Amino acid sequence: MKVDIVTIFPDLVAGPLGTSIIGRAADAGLVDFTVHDLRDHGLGRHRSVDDEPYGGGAGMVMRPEPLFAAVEPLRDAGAHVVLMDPAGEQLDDASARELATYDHLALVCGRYEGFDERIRTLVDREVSIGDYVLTGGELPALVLVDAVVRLLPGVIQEESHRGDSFASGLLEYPQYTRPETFRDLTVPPVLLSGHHGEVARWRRQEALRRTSERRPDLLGAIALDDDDHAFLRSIGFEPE
Ligand code: JFT
Repeated sequence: MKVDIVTIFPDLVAGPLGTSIIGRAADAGLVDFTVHDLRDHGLGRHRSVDDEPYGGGAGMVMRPEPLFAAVEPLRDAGAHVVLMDPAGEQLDDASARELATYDHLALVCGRYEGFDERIRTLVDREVSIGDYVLTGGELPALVLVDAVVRLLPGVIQEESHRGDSFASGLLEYPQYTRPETFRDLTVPPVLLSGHHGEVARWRRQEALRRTSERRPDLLGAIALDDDDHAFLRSIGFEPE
């Protein structure tokens, strides 16, 4: 997958892309990032990318000319163009999986009070990462990259996807590693028992318990079998 990112803060974006699993995916040639400095298309001696809003009001707005100059060539090269915007559709497991099907993404990051409305004619979709206020689109673009690139074949062991909480529709079961006793906190004996069937049943039930406590909204969206219902009744989540 090719990923172009357009920003006035290329260093802010490039650092994290070279790190950890995403950096390793790039080193392995599974994804190819190019970070574009929007100021290369800025206007005038100050390479300006923003201006005052028509009609008045506080703050500045991203001008269209630099963004068109930066993004049109990426569009013409076949990129699926994504505008990071607080008013976009919220990124979730389904949209991350859909975005992972494109060969070429272009992520457009802005700052200030947002984009001149005409910039929206350049893009295929507008995406937000959630309902909280950030100062610009760079961190959202990095979140999107992290969520999408880990889904590309070969980036992480396909095994790991099985446990993805939003793929199963349940939150993850509790996990433990060594030591068996830490302070006076012990590991549930079933995990030390070597009974793979019992371990799988315990994990399923603990995932159901945790989901019923923390995200009961998720339980309505997945298929539950008779054992699941019996367990949920036993913990008082479902009526007798
Ligand atoms: C914030 C953003 C996302 C996403 C793009 C641009 C300017 C600052 C701002 C904040 C609130 C209202 C402008 C951006 C985001 C998110 C994305 C911009 N700002 N107006 N904030 N929070 N979840 N995606 Cl351009």
